[in-house]
Amino acid sequence: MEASTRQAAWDAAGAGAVADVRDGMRLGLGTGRSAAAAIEALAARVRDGLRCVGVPTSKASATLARQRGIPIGRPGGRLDLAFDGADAVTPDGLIVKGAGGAMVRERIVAASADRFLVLVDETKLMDSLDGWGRLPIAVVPFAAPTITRILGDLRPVARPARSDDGLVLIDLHPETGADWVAVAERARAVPGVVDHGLFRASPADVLVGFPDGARSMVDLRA
Ligand code: A5P
Repeated sequence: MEASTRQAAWDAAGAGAVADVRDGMRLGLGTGRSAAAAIEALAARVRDGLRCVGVPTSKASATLARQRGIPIGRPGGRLDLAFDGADAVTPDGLIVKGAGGAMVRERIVAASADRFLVLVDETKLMDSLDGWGRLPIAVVPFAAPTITRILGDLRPVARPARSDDGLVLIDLHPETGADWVAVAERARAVPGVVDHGLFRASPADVLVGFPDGARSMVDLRA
């Protein structure tokens, strides 16, 4: 898919994500290109007079939201809605996130929200997570060498850049056909692993952007 077509798809998903936002809502602002499109769409509504507060999941999203005039709130309270991107989504709602390294904050924010919307273009829809092939984990720097040894069979590859919280980001590469839930649980059980990038969402909350608009994964199946 061409870059301009993908951007149009992200823009459509972003517009769909904020279409029902009402005055006074507290919103979780995700990280990445799809989330940035939603932040831009939200900013347009703020310019039109919408009052809301955004809780960003990364420094990058905080900077974008601030630049666009969206009031920034602190984490802690309940959120009415959170929106975020994803790297891969399967028909049963398994999701891999974290290519941008923000999955620790992303899960905290998603868990605080009454509704968590996942924004993707159709390239992210996959029959199996094998089609994506990597599961990121965020680990305490002191533990990184030990974790790399313990999870060695999952072919761990550390990224050069750390997360916004100073955590080391390591991509695991489960073998084809692996049980990704089991892999994620095993990884999280290792001391020093803060979180992984495997999430779940109801297919009704997965918003797929197309250049001509956004549809939920459920509508796509109908
Ligand atoms: C950030 O850590 C990620 O979880 C992103 O939400 C995910 O990688 C999707 O990003 P894009 O929308 O840029 O593809």
